[in-house]
Amino acid sequence: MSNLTFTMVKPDAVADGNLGAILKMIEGAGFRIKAAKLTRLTAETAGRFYAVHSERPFYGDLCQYMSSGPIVAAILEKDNAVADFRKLIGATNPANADEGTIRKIFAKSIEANAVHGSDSDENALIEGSFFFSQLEIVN
Ligand code: FUP
Repeated sequence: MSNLTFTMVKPDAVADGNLGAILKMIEGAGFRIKAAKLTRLTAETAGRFYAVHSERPFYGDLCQYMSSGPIVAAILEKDNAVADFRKLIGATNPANADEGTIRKIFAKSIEANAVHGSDSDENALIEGSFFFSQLEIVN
């Protein structure tokens, strides 16, 4: 999956009407959308997605926030997708994100940080499979 990554446009960004602008930045950076879905997580489903963080102090709040409104989940394709996408979105905390990154422009806080991006090829596969079957990924 080295040329694929997984993203979510998070509830704050969708609610604020920033979905189109964010997708435009993603496409403008050379990513092709291979699968996409507008959906809404329950707190329980968000908890499963973020299970790796279940011992962290912010886990409960994160699950509440991620289920607070619709999100868009998508699989993206580009050479060096995982690293290039992390660069495009910027640091987890928007206060530390570089100028011009998606989180610098759209994120409100470390929690409501506008977008998710997988941090490894392995997690891109796991996270993409959480939302999409092989059949839903367009060739
Ligand atoms: P990232 O890989 O940049 O999405 O960041 P992490 O995997 O470290 O964190 C996952 C999510 O937990 C972040 F998107 C936001 C949230 N988070 C908090 O709410 N508080 C924190 O202190 C750290 C992360």
